Amino acid sequence: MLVSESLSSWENLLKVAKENTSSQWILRPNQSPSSAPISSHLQNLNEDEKPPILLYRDTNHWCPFCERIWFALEELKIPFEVEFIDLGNKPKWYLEMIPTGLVPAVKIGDEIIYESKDILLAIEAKFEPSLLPKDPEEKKVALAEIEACEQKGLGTAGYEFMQGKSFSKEKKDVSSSDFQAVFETKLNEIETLLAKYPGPYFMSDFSLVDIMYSPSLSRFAANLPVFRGYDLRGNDRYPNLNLWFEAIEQRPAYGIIRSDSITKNLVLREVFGLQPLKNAEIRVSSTPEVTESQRMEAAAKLSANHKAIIADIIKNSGIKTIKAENIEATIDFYLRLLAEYLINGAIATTKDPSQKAIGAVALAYLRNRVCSPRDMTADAAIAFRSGIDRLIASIY
Ligand SMILES: N[C@@H](CCC(=O)N[C@@H](CS)C(=O)NCC(=O)O)C(=O)O
Repeated sequence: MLVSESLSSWENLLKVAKENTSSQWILRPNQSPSSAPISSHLQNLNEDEKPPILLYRDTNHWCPFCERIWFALEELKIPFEVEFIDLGNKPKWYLEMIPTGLVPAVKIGDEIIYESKDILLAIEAKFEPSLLPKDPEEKKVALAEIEACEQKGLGTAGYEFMQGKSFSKEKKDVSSSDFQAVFETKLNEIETLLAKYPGPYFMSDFSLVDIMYSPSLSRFAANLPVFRGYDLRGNDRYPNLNLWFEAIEQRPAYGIIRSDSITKNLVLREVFGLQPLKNAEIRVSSTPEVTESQRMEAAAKLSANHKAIIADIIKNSGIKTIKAENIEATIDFYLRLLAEYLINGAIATTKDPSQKAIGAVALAYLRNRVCSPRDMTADAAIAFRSGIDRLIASIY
């Protein structure tokens, strides 16, 4: 017997959690993704006003180039709408509209702009405040760095090192230590660049140069320790880079757009087909400190979207192979336990073996299924996984 009666209803769970989070999202029933974060600044618009920018981006929120645009829009507090493009099945109209067929793209007025660098520069030209240095000489350097960022090859060097092989057929006989050496040369260039101006950023103040570099550097910081045993964070070779990471992480806009390291590692495993090194599973190495607002956001997202989450677990986790009745009700029970735990720390379970099996499968699936920032912010995803770990540990 499930003791669901003793648990709060989804409506109550949502009400309590929502009162305690400022995170903003929409539900998208029967669509993918089933929920999505929205611009933090839509409430700045009058009721009849349309957001000045429409952003076309990937459904999964994995795209590092789209991340650049979102970062800039949140920094500048510009309200925007989003149209999701399924990269596995791009709509014909999108391919006709964007010559490269790639995301991101934006619509500003009647103008369509694509290529993340060009989009950032267009936003810079059309909106206030500026994300470029005021000093004319420094501005020139910043613009040159933005132009050169992609050609410098940091991204290619990092991913070649990560996978131990080249993207180009000509570089067949390169050893893994050579890939490391090339990558380290690129990181040394970053160190020199960061040392050029006072303060932790690439320029004297936070700028578009930081936005250009942040998606790749943050991915390498999360992925290289797990897939290559190579640390960027805490590595004495890169003191300026470490100060830069700390400064970026202090920025509220970054907290909204960033992904957590477990999501980054799960995405890399999926996209590159790599496996973590033997001594480096995809998990947090210690119990993370979780704040009330992180737990409340996680509980609110779970409560608001529980129907789609349960349907997804039933469809994709393999749970239907368990011979039991009331699978859906049992999943619902365990998810409400999770929401209760996130809200008030209460732990409960059932004694029925098949219900325990369903709970364990549902929670284990959900732990790796949650994807930040698509489903919730990185901070909330950390709280969500930590709650799931605590609940799984209580089942047996
Ligand atoms: N240089 C482009 C790169 C954009 C890009 O590679 N986007 C990827 C997603 S991360 C894409 O649209 N992939 C779909 C495809 O290759 O068909 C930019 O900076 O915007």
